[in-house]
Amino acid sequence: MTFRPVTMSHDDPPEDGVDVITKPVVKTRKPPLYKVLLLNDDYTPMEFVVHILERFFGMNADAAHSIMLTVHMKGLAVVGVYSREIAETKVTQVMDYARRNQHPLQCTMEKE
Ligand code: TYC
Repeated sequence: MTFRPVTMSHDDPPEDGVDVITKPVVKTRKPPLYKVLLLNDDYTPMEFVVHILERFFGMNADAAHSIMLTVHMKGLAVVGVYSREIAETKVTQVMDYARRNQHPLQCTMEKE
């Protein structure tokens, strides 16, 4: 099977009997994901952190307790991975809630 141009301008080079078929290269890029991190401190009560993890990150009591202890022992932990908008919302919700309850708990996000 041969492929020939449908139209040809006078600027095109003369036909030399070689047809080149090009395939369009469509590149898509997945949007980046963001890790939401909870940071340890010396003052926020453990039960409050467990409550945060249940309320804003949908964890059951066992998972929340386990992650809270990880933060307590290691200094920080990833508590979820989300799109930028969702991660920003989680960080804002946690920071507002901690502040309203007068705890110094810190929550941040970073690109994966
Ligand atoms: N270190 C705190 C305490 O001993 C508990 C704690 C855990 C605080 C996790 C913050 O993200 C945190 N009361």
